[in-house]
Amino acid sequence: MTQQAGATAVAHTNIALIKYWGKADPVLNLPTTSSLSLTLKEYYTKTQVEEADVDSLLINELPQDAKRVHEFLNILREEVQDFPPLRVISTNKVPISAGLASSASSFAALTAAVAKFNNWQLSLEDLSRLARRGSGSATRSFFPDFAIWEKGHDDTSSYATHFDTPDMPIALVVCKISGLVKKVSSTEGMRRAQTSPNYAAWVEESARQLVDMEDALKKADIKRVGDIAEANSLGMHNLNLTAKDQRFTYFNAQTMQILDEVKALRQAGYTAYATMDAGPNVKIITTLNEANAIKESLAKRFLKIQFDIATPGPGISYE
Ligand code: 2P0
Repeated sequence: MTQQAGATAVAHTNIALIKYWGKADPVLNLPTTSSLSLTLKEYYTKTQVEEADVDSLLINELPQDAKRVHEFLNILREEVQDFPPLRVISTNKVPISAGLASSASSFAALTAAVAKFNNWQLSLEDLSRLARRGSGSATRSFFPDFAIWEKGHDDTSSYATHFDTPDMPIALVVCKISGLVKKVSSTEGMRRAQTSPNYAAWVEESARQLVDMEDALKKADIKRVGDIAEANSLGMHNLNLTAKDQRFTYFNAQTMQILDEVKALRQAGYTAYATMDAGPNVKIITTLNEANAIKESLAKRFLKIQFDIATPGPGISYE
């Protein structure tokens, strides 16, 4: 198959409303639960690949350690078809490693760019399955709006698909408490969380929450979507706090203050529900109509925190 001189793909990041937080198989990145996400328009990764002498990685014009990328490219070489060494040039419009899941958009964009470079004719589901080997959350970054990553039971059955819903005015207020590199990687955080005595109960609860979430989304009931997402996220963070092996938390004092504000906003009648990932940042689930008022109200109280509004985003695209 002839290769292109270079290929570029753009993937948007996603925020899980039902979280992936544990691996049934750490080598294949098979998760213990299915997860459901919202793709975001404002945060994305654009990745170009071109032939080189060795696999290398440049992010936002800075050379990076290419070990994880090189290992992932070798998986693609083995699983699909061999191809020459690549220079991977990425522009990341996601704060790296601060719980805004840059690995999701990065590995989705890389998988799509390599497929285009090699002229591989693959479905979005095939791309999703391959991207899973780079990073679990990347499975969900090929699809517009909502995606479900079915946990599956082996390498071929674990990938994401688009989840169709009526249009709804959902939005997120992203509270950027910290852009610093996180202290516990997602992979290590999951390993620890799986030592919590509450883990099996969370896996069961998560399956029930996914069914509820699908129903709430089909009805475009944003308050119920937020309520289920908040409960699911707090359940995930409870696992970190109760891990038998090296318990920890991603929360800091400001995370707790924002969580109190979210409750107060709710009591004041706003649609406002919190979801947190592998970092201290809080994402507030709300409506397009209310997002600006919530942002302004928080910006007045928290002068050092940056607030963004994020909205549903597109699936993978090529340039
Ligand atoms: C998620 N997170 O569902 C969860 C919620 C963070 C918290 O997926 O080990 O970078 O590379 O598969 O995908 C972040 O973890 O982890 C993540 P690996 P990934 O979005």
